[in-house]
Amino acid sequence: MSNLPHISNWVDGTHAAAASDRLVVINPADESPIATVDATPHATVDEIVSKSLVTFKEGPWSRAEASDRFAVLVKAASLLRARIPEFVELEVRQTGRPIREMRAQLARIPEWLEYFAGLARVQEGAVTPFKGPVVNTLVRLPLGVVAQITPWNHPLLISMKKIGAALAAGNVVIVKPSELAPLSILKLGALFKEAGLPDGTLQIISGYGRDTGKFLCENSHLSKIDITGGLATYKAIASVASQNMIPITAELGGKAPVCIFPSMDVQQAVKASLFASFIASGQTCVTGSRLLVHMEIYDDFVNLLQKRTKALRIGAPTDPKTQIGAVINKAAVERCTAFVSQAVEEGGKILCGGKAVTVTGKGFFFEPTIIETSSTSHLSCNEVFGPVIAVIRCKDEEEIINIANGTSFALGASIWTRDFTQAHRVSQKIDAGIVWINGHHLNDPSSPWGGFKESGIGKENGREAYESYTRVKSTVYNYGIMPEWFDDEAENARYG
Ligand code: TXE
Repeated sequence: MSNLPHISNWVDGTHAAAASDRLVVINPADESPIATVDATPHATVDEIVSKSLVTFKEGPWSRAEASDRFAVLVKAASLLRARIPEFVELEVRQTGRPIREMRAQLARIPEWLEYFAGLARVQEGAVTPFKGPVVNTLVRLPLGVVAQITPWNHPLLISMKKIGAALAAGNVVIVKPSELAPLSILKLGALFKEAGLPDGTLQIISGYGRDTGKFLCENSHLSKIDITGGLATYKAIASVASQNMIPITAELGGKAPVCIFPSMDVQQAVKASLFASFIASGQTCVTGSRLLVHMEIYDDFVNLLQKRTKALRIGAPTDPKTQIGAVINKAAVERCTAFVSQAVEEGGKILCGGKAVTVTGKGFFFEPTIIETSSTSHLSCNEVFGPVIAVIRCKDEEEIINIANGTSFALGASIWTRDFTQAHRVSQKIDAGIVWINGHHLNDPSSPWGGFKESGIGKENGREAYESYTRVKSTVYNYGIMPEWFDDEAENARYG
């Protein structure tokens, strides 16, 4: 253990002295330890928040010109673009996701910095209508010190969505990455420093959620908490944050339906489903985890789906030919196994997959699994966060819509049809934050991302995300003569 590299917190523009408590980051593909990171204790967390508060109050970032923030973020984007291979390697090792997925994902991440830099640069205030000789100018100001609690499934992508928006708006940011995959995030500090970000503006602290994350979110000096994670985590954070009047953006779980209509070519429908369901071994919030297939094409669809799913190549994530990598840890394997068992107990039929496998004799892998089941089964209604997918035979459009809307989640949904009118009609009836028509997983920095119901509150991406990192201030100017209010003869003494 002592021979492992240690990556300590990034605080005030440098890697801080290592904490005495550390945690080990494991490669899920072979269970080998990769590095240790700090398990940041309570006192250190509070100290970092206090320092960050001073940095926010004194600047320079919070007071920097928009053009300066733009320049730093665009430079950071170009530095990141030049170092993608290095970051891909880290992401693959700490998440167990296939290198082909991480190459594709990371190649786009600099766009998030460029987009939010652009928003900061073109941000304009407003002048609102007012009665009388009065002008109200609205300006957007940064919030203060914001905490970002990020997950392990897309470590860099999700962190960068949040960091980009918050920095562009002029905030001081404290990121607490997942204890399961913090390494790439801890490396970002030096990159932003090189781009010209003032010291102390981006603080990156590692540790367990139940300790470091909790300590951070309990601090009453924060101005916002932005979390991507589980519902239980959100509830734990929200109960304390509400006492401190700290707003939260939350990106939580999902049970995305993939709605397949008969006008869809079966080959295309199966291709779509494989993509929707098995990217990241099903460990994304928008995994197409319920395939709702119209009965007219159901049998053909299922036959081909079985064949193609069985042919997916599970393997070492570092092998460019690997299509399905590891799941994040042993608990994920156990959760997948439990979902399969319960689905079978409830009468579900395993069409393919269904069990844990290993590639080198070690590591956490689970076969891509398809289970034919009812729309009300445990599998159909609860998030697995793994490659265990429900397929449901549906009798008509109405039933597909009802099932699609029938869970406590409402994050993503896709509709597959060649009938344009049907696509429009169904999309209007589906209750989800993101509806894709003949697509799935499509993401862009400008496209708001976030769910309804138990899937979350607020948005990542787009103007919504940027604005959620700002507060609006009205400055009301009277350019007339103030009337005498205490004059009995005066009429309309007040015009505002
Ligand atoms: O998330 P956790 P886990 C969902 C998905 C998954 C479930 C659990 O449903 O099955 O969450 O996954 C930090 N105070 N998603 O266990 O525990 C933690 O350290 C403050 C959806 O991995 O919620 C990590 O940084 N922070 C998803 C982050 O919260 C706390 C991505 C997420 O961890 C904390 C991941 C606390 N009390 C999971 N407890 C998506 N939307 O993509 C934990 N954390």
